[in-house]
Amino acid sequence: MALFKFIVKSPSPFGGAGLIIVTFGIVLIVKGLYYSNNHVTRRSYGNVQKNLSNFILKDISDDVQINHTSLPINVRRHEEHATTSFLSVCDLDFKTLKGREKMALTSQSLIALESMFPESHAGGRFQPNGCRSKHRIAIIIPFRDREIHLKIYLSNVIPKLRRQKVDFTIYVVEQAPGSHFNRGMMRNIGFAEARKIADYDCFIFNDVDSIFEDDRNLFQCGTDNSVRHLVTGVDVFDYKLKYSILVGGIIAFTPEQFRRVNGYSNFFFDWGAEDDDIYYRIQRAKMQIERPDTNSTIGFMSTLKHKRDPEVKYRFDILYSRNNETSHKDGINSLKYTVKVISHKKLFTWIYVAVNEEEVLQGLDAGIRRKIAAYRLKTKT
Ligand code: UD2
Ligand code: MN
Repeated sequence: MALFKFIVKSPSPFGGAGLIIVTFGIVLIVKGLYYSNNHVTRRSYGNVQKNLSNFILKDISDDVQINHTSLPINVRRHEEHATTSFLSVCDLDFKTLKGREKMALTSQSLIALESMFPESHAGGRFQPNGCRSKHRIAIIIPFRDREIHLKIYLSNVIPKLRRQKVDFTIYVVEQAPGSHFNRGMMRNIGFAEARKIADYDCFIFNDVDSIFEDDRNLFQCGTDNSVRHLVTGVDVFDYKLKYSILVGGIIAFTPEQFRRVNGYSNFFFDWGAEDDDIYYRIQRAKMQIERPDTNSTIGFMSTLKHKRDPEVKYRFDILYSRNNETSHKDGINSLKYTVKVISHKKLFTWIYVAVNEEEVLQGLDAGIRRKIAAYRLKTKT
């Protein structure tokens, strides 16, 4: 109001020029607001939007009915085969792929994204058109409070995977409040829950902020002894890997490989080391890491910016306290959690879970547990 009066009362001879400057200013403000709502720059968002579960429940269409979840998996596989066996196996024509693309930072509402991908089936399953994919893939995304990242992820990744003609289903595993974030547990829970829903040949763990750039980087698992890490370079590390044993971002395991390493450790609450830990698990299980060709840019990955969580205090104590080898009793075989919601949305299956941090940490060496407890008490975190 005050601004308006100023414009009206502005005395000449500066009135004309003042009006132009103010109008220009208003245009800039309006443009800025438009961009902050619709376009996201790499630096403009941090750990935004609390209560993400509310957002998922609001900004999205209702559940899609899945009518056969009570059937045992082998019966479902058989039924599935009966409905698709007349189709020939997909033959990927590399000419239809686009190669390396820049990540688009446009953030759309989930409802808008749903209408962009009408071909999705219940729970975020996508099947290739007119052919049968040899593999069925579950993509597991550990998740909490990264709403914008999820939207950017879906809009960038789905079209690339459609071009790869893979049969994939996206699982978003969200950790409910009440415990520190645990990336490893969310991935383990995604594995355990997705297996109850369908018989997948390959599990790809993909962080919500990690977007593969090149559609020639095929979403598939390695063979028997090779766990496939789909990343050879990360934008923020000058398109290199920060260190050679890095297996973060996007990694693919067959169910058998994941079982052999007993999944991720459940002990890492907050940021860091759960990925280094699984590297050592892979090594101990005498498996290798395979990656896309390091002489090309095919394995390059873009990341989204965010504030980093507090580091897991004493993570190296946990990581290196393995003289008496604990991974065989810490992982998918010791996983405890409570499912609050499983909901088959159009673009993904949403699994909302609670974990009891104190109970999980009971499995840790008593000395480290005491150190962590003292640290939490001191820092009130
Ligand atoms: C690195 C690794 C990542 C992971 C982490 C160590 C790469 C490229 N990435 O990423 O794989 O091992 O270090 O823990 O090496 N998340 C949420 N909400 C949160 C926190 C995390 O949804 O509040 C999820 C989300 O999917 C995120 C992922 O966990 O992308 C990894 O966490 P991060 O992005 O905080 O870790 P970052 O970028 O350091
Ligand atoms: Mn990240």
